[in-house]
Amino acid sequence: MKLTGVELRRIEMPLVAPFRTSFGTQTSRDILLLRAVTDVGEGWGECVTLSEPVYSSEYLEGSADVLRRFLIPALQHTELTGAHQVAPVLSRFIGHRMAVAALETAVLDAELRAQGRSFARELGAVRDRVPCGVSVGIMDSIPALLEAVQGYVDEGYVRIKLKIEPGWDVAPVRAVRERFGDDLLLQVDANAAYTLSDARELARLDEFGLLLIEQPLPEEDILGHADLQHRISTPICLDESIVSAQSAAAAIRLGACQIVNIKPGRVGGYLEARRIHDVCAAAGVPVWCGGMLETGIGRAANVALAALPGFTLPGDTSSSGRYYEADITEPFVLQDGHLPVPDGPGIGVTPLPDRLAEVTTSTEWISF
Ligand code: OSB
Ligand code: MG
Repeated sequence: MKLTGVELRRIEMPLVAPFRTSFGTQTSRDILLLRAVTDVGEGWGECVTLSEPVYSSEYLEGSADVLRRFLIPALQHTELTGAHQVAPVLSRFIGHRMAVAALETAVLDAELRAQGRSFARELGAVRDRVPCGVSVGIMDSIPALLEAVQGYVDEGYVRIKLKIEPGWDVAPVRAVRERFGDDLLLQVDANAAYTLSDARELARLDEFGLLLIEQPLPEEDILGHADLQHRISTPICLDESIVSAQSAAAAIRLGACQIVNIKPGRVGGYLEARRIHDVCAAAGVPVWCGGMLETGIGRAANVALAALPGFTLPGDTSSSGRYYEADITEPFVLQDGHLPVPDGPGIGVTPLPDRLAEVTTSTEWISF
């Protein structure tokens, strides 16, 4: 297969409500979509970088730049036998995994569509629907939080994740436990907002029976997480720190985590995500699929990944409506707390032309 060119398309999608984390508040999502055009057909990829480098070092304009300047041109003279060659060809470029992931996904989508094969089948899915959790942002007050959680519980979400930060941790967790009881699957995500000196404060969360605490310490602080795990009983789950199968293997060996959040964008694509799944499965470490407020394009592929056998915890694979009033594909709608795994060719969904046109802010065609 041969790549003819790639369209970089920027879209602007307002969020249904502000989403606040320890690194900032988002009210709208500026997203880069890739459409890879090949001799066998076209495919789509969603780049998950945020506008600012506040979750990881990557940011949207940086991803667009590295794609047009280096990553896309590097594929120009390569005869690809398949999308599995994309990452090896791009391996001389350091980092920029979210940009690499978007490009690999678009090429993989084109390849699989041409073969009539789904992402789910290609990746090794064993389920036709996946249980869904939801990520709940930091709120202005406990009553506002309880109202938001009530809404998600009523919608059928099977697991609630609360975003936390210093000053918004024990109180919201206690309030949610008191209102919804001990049976609610509940976890928290700190997005690296603490340091090891907060260990005593974080140990106060132990009494609430949380499934896990996600990324309490900074991305590079693997040993800090290992030390922290000796001081708290809540299982530590890493998100930001896991950037590859290699880093997952190291974190597990060092005792820095008992659970791993796999985000395909963060690790350079769905093929590396599957390798992390395999590493974790071999070590007996449960994994779940994280999210980056994806549109239907990214969400479709995430749901396929979440159907692999090692994904034994509900992921942040929420419905389209969790973030967007109107998605750019047919919306993903929760059914009894689950989302159906797309089984059509490739990612199994395609942008709705009118809807896509409505949200597009710019397009750029990069051909050779
Ligand atoms: O840490 O998991 C995270 C969103 C943006 C950046 C980082 C994170 C998140 C979420 C939302 O928690 C996950 C989702 O519902 O897509
Ligand atoms: Mg996280």
